[in-house]
Amino acid sequence: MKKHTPYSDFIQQVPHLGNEFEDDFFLNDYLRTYMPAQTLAEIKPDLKRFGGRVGRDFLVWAREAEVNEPTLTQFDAWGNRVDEITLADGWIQLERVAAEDGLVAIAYEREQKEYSRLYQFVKLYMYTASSAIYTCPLAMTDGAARLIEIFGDKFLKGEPFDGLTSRDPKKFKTSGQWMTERTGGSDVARSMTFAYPDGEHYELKGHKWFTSAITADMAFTLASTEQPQEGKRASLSVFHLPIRNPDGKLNGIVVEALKDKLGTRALPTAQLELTGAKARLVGEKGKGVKTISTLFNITRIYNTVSAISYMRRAYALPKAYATQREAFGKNIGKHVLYEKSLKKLEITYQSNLILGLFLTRLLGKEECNLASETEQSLLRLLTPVAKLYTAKQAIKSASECIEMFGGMGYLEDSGIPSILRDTQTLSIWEGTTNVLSLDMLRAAEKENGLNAFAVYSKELMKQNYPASLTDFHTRISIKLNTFFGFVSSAKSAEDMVASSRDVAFYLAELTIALLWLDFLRLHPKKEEYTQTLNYWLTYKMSDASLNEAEVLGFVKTETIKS
Ligand code: MFK
Repeated sequence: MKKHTPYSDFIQQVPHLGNEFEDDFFLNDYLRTYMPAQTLAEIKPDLKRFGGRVGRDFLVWAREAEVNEPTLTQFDAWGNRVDEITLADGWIQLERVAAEDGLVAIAYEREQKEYSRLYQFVKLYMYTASSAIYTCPLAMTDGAARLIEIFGDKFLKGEPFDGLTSRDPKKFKTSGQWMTERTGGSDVARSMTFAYPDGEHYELKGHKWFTSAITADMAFTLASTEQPQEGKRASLSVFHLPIRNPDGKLNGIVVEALKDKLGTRALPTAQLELTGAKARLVGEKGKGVKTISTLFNITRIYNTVSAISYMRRAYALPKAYATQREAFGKNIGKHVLYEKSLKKLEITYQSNLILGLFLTRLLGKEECNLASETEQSLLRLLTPVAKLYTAKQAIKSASECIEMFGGMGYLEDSGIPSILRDTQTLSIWEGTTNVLSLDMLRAAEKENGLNAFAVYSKELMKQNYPASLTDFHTRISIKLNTFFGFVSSAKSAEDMVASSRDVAFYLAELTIALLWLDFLRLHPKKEEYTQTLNYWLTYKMSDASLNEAEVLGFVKTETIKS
């Protein structure tokens, strides 16, 4: 009789990440192309060390934080209101390394000058998918530091700024950004928080429906100094408030509840009542939305880079699995369809990374006063575009990643489902896809964004390209004509609004194509990436989104009207 192999003893090897810096060949090629060799040589040991930790201790802490969700204790045994939030140790460790590794500080030390943002965001790109999204408090902290740099008074530029940008875990402070209310998520002007003068400062009364990171040290929030008037939009201002008073008690804040969310479960998102929180005005009174946009434009770049971090993870995990799992007589990575799925995930993360890192280069230049007017307008235009585009791509990649693990990917204790849950928030918080499409229009029209894109793309297309890239150059020229032809064909402001989302997707993909062309022009081993650009132009840039705009754009507006 035939002897059976004891399959019942089989245990699947767990797929492990390697060094997320060394293993990311494209990231290395990118940095060699766009960062001065001396700067790269200086930061490389740090990136290598950090990349080695991402798949080890960070991941263990993230998992621990994910399964031990924050809890809120509202009263002590004697009936005193305490509103204490208990956090997992993993979450606290992730904050500690964020401080020690300068995940915010690097941007403000500016030791790498205009490349400081690129350096910082490369670390954040490796960190996010292993951080249970501790990146959220970091994003708001960074945005707050930038807000202080631009609008802060002497007080804010002192201890608060030093705390937000410190590398010392004992001194490091985080900030929240409170905008969302019951009345307004996207439309923040419907705010019902009021600021009452109190000596030199204000007392805030109102309600905040979603406040990420109530465990922060401070927050920047919107409130109105005027009572609502029929038919008039509230004129909002930005206020800074410490979360706690010097005696450790909450500063006129009652924590009503912690939110029960689909994902980002380690993050303590709270619902608050402000019962007279002491706060100081930041920037010009009545210019609150404009002022706080400095903060949320930074968090939108964090959102972009975080989305790409998850895309990379959604590729790196099944890639590790490819050599460990066997089916139908060979490793699954040797099956052509698995290999093709991996290739698509690879192209997705690399193409999105080329867009995300471009933004960080522009931001770095802007903050060192080296960006031209065109570059500043381009940064403004591409910030909402990249945010909305990358968020959607991350969700798709996360879903594909789960499937590539089969049933294992669907098991909570594999740690894989949280990738899908967490990416789902990226297209919601910091502005939904529709709201950001409108922001793209605002930037395109009001802040010279479209013109800047025209100037920039022209400049790029004028460079010298080797014969091997001529075909790509021609195809991208045609896409540029299609794009500018489409946007100039809009007959009314309503047409622009109706097609803005489709235009935003096309613009993201067109920018990526341009950036690939630039990368190939500069990179010595072009042949390694030509297949990628070919795929991008043939498959991703099929003009489908603009066709959709033509077919559906106006029908949708009619549907709403009826
Ligand atoms: C891991 C990644 C990081 C994640 C961190 C997550 C933390 C979550 C914490 C949250 O707070 S989530 C909630 C986030 N909420 C939003 O992002 C709000 C989304 N809604 C919008 O963005 C709306 O477009 C907006 C509230 C800005 C609309 O408000 P208004 O008052 O109707 O805007 P309006 O009147 O068009 O613009 C007012 C001014 O702001 C104008 O300038 P001027 O006063 O000079 O004319 C605009 O040009 C300017 N402005 C608006 N958006 C801007 C901007 N300026 C620069 N950049 C922008 N993005």
